[in-house]
Amino acid sequence: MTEKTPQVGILMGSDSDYAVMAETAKILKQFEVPFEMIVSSAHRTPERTAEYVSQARGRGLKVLIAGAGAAAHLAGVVAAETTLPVIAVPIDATSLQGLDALLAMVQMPAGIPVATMAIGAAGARNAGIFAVQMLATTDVVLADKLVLFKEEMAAGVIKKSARLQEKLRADGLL
Ligand code: RP5
Repeated sequence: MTEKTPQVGILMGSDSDYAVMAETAKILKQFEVPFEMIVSSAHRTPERTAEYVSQARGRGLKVLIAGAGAAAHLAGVVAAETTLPVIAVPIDATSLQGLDALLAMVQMPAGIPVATMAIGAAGARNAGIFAVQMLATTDVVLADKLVLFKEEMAAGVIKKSARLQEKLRADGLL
C-alpha cells in the first residue's frame, strides 16, 4: 500500500450534498489524510453502494463517512455491509431541514452502530475530525496534529475574548 492509499471513504447520497460534505474533505486535506469521495445512494443505487462498501476494507480504507439527506438510509446500509466504523452526516435537504435525516441516522437498531454527527456543515467538519481521531489511535503523527489543532482552536477563543474587551471599551461599556 502506498502512502496515498485512501484511508477514509466518503459517500454522498447525491451531488447536491457536496457543498456540505466538502467540509469533511477540507478537514481530511488539512490533516493530510488520503481520502476518496463518491456519490452513491442507498435507494437509487443500492447495488453500487453495497459493492463499494463490501470492498472497502480490502482496499485499505479504515473509516467510512456517509452524508445524506431526506429519508437517509445511506449510513445504516453502509454499516450493514462492513465491519469498518461508519460516521453519519445528516444533511438539510428537505422541508424538515435535516431532522428527517438526523433521526434516520441516529436511531439505528442495536447491533448496527453509526456515529451520527450534527446536521449540516458542523457535522461534516466533525465527521472529518472524528475520522482523524480514530486514525490517530494508531498514528502518533496524526495524534500530534490533533493536539496542535486543539491548541489553535483555544488560541482563537482567547483572541476573540481580547477583541471583545476592546469592543466593550470602544462602545463605552467598560
Ligand atoms: C438524498 O436525497 C441525498 O443524500 C440528498 O440529500 C437528497 C436529495 O437528493 P437529490 O434529489 O438532490 O439528488 O438521497
